[in-house]
Amino acid sequence: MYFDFVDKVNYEGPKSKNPFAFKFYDSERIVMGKAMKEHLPFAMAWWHNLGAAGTDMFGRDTADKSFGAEKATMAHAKAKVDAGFEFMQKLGVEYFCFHDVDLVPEAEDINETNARLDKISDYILEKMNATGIKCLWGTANMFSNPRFMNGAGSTNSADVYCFAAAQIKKALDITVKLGGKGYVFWGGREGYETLLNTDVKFEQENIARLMKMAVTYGRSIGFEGDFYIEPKPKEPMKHQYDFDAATAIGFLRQYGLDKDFKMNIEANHALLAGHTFEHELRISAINGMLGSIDANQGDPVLDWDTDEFPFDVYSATMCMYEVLKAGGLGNGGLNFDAKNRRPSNTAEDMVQAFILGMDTFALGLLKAAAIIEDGTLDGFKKERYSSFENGIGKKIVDGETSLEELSAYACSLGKCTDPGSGKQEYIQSAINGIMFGE
Ligand code: XUL
Ligand code: CO
Repeated sequence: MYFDFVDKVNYEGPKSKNPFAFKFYDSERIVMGKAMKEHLPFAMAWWHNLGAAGTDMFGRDTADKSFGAEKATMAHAKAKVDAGFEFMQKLGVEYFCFHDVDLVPEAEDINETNARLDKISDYILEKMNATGIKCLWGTANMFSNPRFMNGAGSTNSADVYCFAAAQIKKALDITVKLGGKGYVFWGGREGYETLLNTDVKFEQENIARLMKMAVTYGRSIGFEGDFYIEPKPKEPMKHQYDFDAATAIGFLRQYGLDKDFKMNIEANHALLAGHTFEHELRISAINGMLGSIDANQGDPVLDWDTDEFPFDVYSATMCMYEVLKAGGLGNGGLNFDAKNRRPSNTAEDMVQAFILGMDTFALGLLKAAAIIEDGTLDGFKKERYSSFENGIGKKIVDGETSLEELSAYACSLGKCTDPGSGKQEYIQSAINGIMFGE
């Protein structure tokens, strides 16, 4: 027992002062016909929660994540499983996400790493069967090992490319073994530092070839879930190919991967791309590619990938509005790709970070549902485009007109009418009423 200071984190309501209780996340509460926990399939990120201990560019670990075992051993890998499952059970988190090397220490020889993965995944499977906790998605870490310094799918070296393929194959094996519903490609090193030494076209084609082989292999071993690209514009590379959702969707279409792939949208990555979180979600959704979500928060003051636990209820509301409008997340979930701040270095802080994140998204869900039920926003949007519902507007939408006809129409009017106010402040004020009114 690593978290013996808390038994089960329960819902106690907004007035509760219990630091180990939910104030808003009430898992069985029905919202728009579905239980909260169905709307919000929360997942624990193995790497942050069980791995990140506070090391940054300027200082060492501040938190103890040894879980009573010597680090970089299989005993430690097992202790992480024990701690992780205890943590998820106590919080009622039903899913986890992992990279291959989050589960076991990477060996010099890939054959040994694979043997370790076989062993730990047996143990994880036992725990899953005992608790009902499930795997949301798996992935291969193709950015930490120095061999990937020039990229994985985008590397200049055919040998390195094969090592990337080997890691993907094994990560897919483990994902399927654990019943994972998704498989993520985050291209941390898939990009470039300078165009002066880079064949962009060749690198992108090679990434697509690797993804195609992953789809073929995954389907051949019974993977029925979704493949995801997780867009991010930069960091660690100066320019990453999967810059944002629109770029990644274009790439997938260009290489015929769009039937098997969707987006895994991370809030902090959206910010780095100069977008809002909801922009990235909307672009994915309208292209039928809203897959899963890395539910964290960035910091516009720092402009790094700070991976904070979500606290911004407005942002969570706009996120859940997009999710509800899209009809839910399908195979996806809300993965807390987030870590405690470096000075929040206790086991208590770990639990409270998840309480914060889960409560923030519960509030986001409740407020998004209220915005939809209120109807002001959707009603105004419909009204705003109503000139396309009949007359010349309808002809445009139905594709039954021509540039000549439209020109003749405009000339017959002579002067254009006012297109109407966008009413932004009115809508924002209405949303404030929903956020804070009773
Ligand atoms: C990095 C990041 C990754 C992906 C999975 O910024 O978000 O942890 O989520 O590789
Ligand atoms: Co992420």
